Amino acid sequence: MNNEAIDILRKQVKKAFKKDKRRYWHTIGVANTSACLAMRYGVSMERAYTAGLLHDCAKCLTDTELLESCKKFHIEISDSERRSPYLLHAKLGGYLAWEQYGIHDDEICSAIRFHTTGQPHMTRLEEIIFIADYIEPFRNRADNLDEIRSLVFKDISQAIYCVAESTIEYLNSKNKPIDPATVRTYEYYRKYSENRQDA
Ligand code: DGI
Ligand code: FE
Ligand code: FE
Repeated sequence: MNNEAIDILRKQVKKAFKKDKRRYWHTIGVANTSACLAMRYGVSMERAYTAGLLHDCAKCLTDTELLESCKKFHIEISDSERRSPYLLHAKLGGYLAWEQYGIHDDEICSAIRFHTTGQPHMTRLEEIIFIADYIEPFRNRADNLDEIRSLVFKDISQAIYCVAESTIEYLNSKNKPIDPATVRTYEYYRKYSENRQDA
């Protein structure tokens, strides 16, 4: 890896999260976990680590700031995002990674953009960031974490199906609106996993 470039990014992210140490450690956890999964799945470690470091780079903004920034940068806001503006930290994060952090890499920025909802047929790098965000070592809320942490090293698609299913169950239990992309991710990875089991 280009350790110097990574260290510069790490320091920038640390500064952005200076008021939120936990978010910084979550970010380091996602970057490290992404690098491990990149080793397992033959993806560039440097790109995975970079995407992990920046995935929540827009997370320090409030809902109002997220909405205002998206408007300012002409980023489209869907009905679902208007109802749950925190979802925009992913979309805006992908934009800022390119524009503010100078990461001119479409796949890294797309992995950041889709890290919260996922999308059908993700690239390996996108899949890695989506799942690393859920399983990184400092995460401890979900009760199926041990199962998914082990499963992801055997079958990443199946692990994504489990995460998408748990997220939908969690959102339903809290009566929170579910973004259409989250549903599409769940449907795609469910079918993908089932089809492979039949084969
Ligand atoms: O930013 P993080 O907290 O590290 O993680 P994240 O970007 O995956 O965001 C997690 C939160 O997003 C979690 O509370 C579940 C929520 N979320 C995921 N998919 C959807 C969603 N919230 C809504 N309203 N709709 C979704 O489809
Ligand atoms: Fe996030
Ligand atoms: Fe995160």
